[in-house]
Amino acid sequence: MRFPAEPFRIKVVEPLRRVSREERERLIREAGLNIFAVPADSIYVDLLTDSGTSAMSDRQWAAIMMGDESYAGSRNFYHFEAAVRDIFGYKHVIPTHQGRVAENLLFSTVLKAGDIVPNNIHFDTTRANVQHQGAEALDLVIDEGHDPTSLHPFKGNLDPAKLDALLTVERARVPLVMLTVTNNSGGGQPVSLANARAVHDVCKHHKVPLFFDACRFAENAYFIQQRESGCANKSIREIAQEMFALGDGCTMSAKKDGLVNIGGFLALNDSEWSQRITNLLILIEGFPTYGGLAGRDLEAIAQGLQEVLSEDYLAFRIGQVAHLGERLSDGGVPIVKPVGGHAVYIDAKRFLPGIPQSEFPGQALVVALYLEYGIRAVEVGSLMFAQKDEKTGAMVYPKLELVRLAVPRRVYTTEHMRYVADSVIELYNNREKLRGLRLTYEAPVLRHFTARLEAIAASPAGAAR
Ligand code: P70
Repeated sequence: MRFPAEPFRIKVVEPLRRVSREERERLIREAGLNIFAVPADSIYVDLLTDSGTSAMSDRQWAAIMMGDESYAGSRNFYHFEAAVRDIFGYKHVIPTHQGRVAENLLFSTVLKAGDIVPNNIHFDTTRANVQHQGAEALDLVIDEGHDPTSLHPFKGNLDPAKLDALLTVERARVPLVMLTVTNNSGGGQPVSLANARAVHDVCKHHKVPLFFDACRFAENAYFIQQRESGCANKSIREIAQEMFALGDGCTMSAKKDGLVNIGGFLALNDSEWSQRITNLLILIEGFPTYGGLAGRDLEAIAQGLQEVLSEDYLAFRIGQVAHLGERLSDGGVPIVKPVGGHAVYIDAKRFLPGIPQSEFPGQALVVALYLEYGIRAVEVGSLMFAQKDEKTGAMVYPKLELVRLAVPRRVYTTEHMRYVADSVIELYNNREKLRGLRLTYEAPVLRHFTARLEAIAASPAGAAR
């Protein structure tokens, strides 16, 4: 597969440390087999997340030097506000220090216990913030979105018929509908403009506001440009503007498509909601012209939002991730297809069919990738999402058991991707050596961040499990 080479050259380098297998074995044991607890400088290629891990450009670093750290009315805020309004088009722009605060401000203002929030698939922080209000986070992605082998070009689409059926019965319990672009939990899959329009129409019919979770909006727009009929001649900016015009607001983690290391925002049209949210913002985050950020951070976001719209950048970005996926697939590794925008997702159910979801096959794979190759991936499966059914007490496991190789933006070269692909393929060829895991500690919410686990001993003489 051909894809454009890096559309940048390297001006500053950050050395990577290679640690011995013995040291990695000690570190992962001390971490309770939780990759979040391994010190980052003992990792060779860190694909834990694409969030906050981007390399900033020379222009963004220059923007940092232009910080105006006035408590109120910093000029950086006005630049930031103009950049956000230009792309997203919403009236009120509220800066936050990251995406989950935007979610928390929105949900704690508009949700009450017993409400329902439909989404294509909620990501972990969104789900947790909805549930924190006593509301239900409902996933209404199209059926193909749950099938790792379906080649549907817009597997992130929300099923408008399912949404309409829900709203026909439960309108009173649904204060807003969310649409996550791209759909992270479903494999970084895009949502089409046609689908956003269909969801908008259903929302309009039932008079429910539509909010986007816009973290990876530019990657989503690039897929639309490449795949959706009638969109090939539109610019990324135009596609984004067209999509967001269908909504009433958005939450955003600028740590993704803002190309910065920290930052986020909430943008919306409703003045009454905005006023209540701003009052809460002042209580917990900061004054409305900085949120939880420094002036310089706002300037870096304003610049990042311009750079992320570049088609050269996006062709390389999406191409590099696709290239990693293609190498893995050629090596026989089962992955979610088509490859998403920010990450390649390994299908752990097919990688380790002998380990049941109750024994965390995805996490077993994550641990082995670090131990053998110094690569950090993240589990997006039963450790992250399995939950006890309140009524029956039984564990409910997610349909997808994935391991995500998230590629930071502008950070690793394609040679790093080759190393990762070769390593995962080698591990796949040795997969029968992997064992299931059990939990020894779990927190009540978002347990994957702090859980501790241990390996389940091999069954005697390889007895069938
Ligand atoms: C990720 C990170 C964050 C996120 C997101 C969507 C669709 C909101 C947020 C919250 C989280 C993560 C997961 C595993 C390891 C490290 C980090 N996603 N909506 O990597 O944004 O983090 O700024 O509060 O994907 O996918 P924020």
